[in-house]
Amino acid sequence: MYKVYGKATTRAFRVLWMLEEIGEPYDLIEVGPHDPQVYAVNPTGKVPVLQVGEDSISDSSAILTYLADKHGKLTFPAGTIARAHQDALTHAVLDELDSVLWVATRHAFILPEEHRVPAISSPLRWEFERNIGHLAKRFKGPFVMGETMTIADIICVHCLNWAFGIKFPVSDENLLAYGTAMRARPAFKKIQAMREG
Ligand SMILES: N[C@@H](CCC(=O)N[C@@H](CS)C(=O)NCC(=O)O)C(=O)O
Repeated sequence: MYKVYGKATTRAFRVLWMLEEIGEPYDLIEVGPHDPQVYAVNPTGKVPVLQVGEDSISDSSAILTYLADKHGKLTFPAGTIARAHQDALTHAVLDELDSVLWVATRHAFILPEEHRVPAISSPLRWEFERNIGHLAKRFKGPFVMGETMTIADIICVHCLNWAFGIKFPVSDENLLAYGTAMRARPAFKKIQAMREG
């Protein structure tokens, strides 16, 4: 059985949501970053980590890609043009949303106080809003790539939620409606309940 290291309050949410969507059983080792149990499977101490037998995979997007390919769910087949678009969109969301949110979050409350630069919040908000505009242009509906839900949706919706959490602006009507619909999915709700519980 898969073992997931991390908490639903972290990017482990993406992995847990994916596993629920595809109906694969897992054990959750509910530990935060830098726990000794995490270092035992990932030298950086970061979460999430997926343990598969004797092997461990780090980085949420790599884990989602592995699960999607292995189980043939939430992905277009490797080597297709649709898959290239899916990968491009996934990387764009990581570059343009995740990275901006991550820098903002680190400077708000993760870095040691002496290394935080509060003034960085304003340019990052501006950049995030611009990048949401890029995503809105690529969004097809009802899922980000059109009729098929893919792992790009999991990363995308996680980033939209993260943005609400740190009060970064998302005003595009289509993306707001999309976020609402995705949050109503039973698999999402199960992990959200875990996150809040
Ligand atoms: N690119 C990685 C980022 C992993 C990451 O930074 N995770 C955070 C929790 S969401 C963490 O472990 N932070 C501790 C640290 O940065 O040292 C992914 O998508 O999984």
